[in-house]
Amino acid sequence: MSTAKGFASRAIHHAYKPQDNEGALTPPLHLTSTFVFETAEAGGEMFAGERAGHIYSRISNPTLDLLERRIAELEGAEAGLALSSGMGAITATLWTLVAPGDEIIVDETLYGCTFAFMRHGLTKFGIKISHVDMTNPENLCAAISDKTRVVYFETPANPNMRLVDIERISEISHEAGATVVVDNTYATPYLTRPVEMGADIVLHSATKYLGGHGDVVAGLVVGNEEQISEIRLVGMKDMTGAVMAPFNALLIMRGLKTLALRMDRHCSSAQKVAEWLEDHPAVSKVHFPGLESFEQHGLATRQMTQPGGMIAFELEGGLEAGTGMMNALQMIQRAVSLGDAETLIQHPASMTHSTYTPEERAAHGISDGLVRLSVGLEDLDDILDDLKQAMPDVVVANAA
Ligand code: 7XF
Repeated sequence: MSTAKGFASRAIHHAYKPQDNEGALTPPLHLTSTFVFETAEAGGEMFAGERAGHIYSRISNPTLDLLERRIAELEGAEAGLALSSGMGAITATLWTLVAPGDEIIVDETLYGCTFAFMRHGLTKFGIKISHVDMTNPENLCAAISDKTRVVYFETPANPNMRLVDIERISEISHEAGATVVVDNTYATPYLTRPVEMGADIVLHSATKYLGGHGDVVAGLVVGNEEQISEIRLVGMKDMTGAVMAPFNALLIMRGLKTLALRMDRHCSSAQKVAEWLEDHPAVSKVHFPGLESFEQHGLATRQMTQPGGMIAFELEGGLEAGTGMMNALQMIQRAVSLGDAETLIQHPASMTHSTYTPEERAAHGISDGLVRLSVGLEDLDDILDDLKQAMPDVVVANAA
């Protein structure tokens, strides 16, 4: 085992020894669907859970196994599980945890497909979904009951950057016997480690910062050994089949090697972009945890080591001004997803959160004028210059 202890060193070395793998610096790709049993009896014992080993790649695979160990290590959890997408991670986890008659309490704001899965998917199977404004943990105290099986939230939340106090929400949830599930996609374990703050299960769209290069769709879950084994054997193996392809595991491990470096740059550039936006006359509101004007700046400072690379903002001219600005951009790309090297911009109401009805968006704090920016790794001046030339008043000045 490597003696390296820091986050970046563990992201690069954890659980892999080249000398056990022909000296290969990069872990091997186990491109196999199935595994050979030494004897018929050995196969039967593996199926019975009496003998360790790989059986079939919808259950486990050595390449995925390494990624699972690494993400568990970085999140400070006992075990990890790799799945085909963030939605695969979310659905496999919740199908495992809940049964008809149970309740899931969720924060007001969730990523669009997570919201759709809960509100329009799980409710069809007799599971109750209750929304609570978790920015004030006391609201959870009032709502939680012995029917509450899971308490679920994102922090920061997609797309409006609400933060949830992981430690306090975990205390309240555990007193009521509920399992706390946190979507840590926006923060990554480099900025926030929810398990260390009391959360039970942490999941990711690894498509985003963990992969980091916009070339793979993937999901990860971490928790204790027992929970992860159950999600593997029930939610992943039997209920969704949402297993990660081995090649994708290599891409995520490649991304993890530079996660610390990339996050430092995403965060420092986003801080400067957010400050610039806040001072711009065409901008009416900026939601960014690193701004002193951010309502939950204190919680951000306590819970996150840095403010992240995501910004949400609104223009004085609302949706029309936002669309015009997006169309005027030249280097910044109009695309959903986030956490890539490229700076990406999108409009939640018509894109990532179009799974909400207009009434639901209004009730859940997603305004029609909100624009979401994922600050990338380009030179900061180029990001600022592109935004500057695209802002409404600047476009008018240029045209004159
Ligand atoms: O299944 P995916 O890997 O796309 O992950 C789903 C997912 C889960 N949690 C959060 C906080 C997410 O942001 C996502 C995916 N969000 C993308 C976005 O907001 O741009 C999806 C593009 S529609």
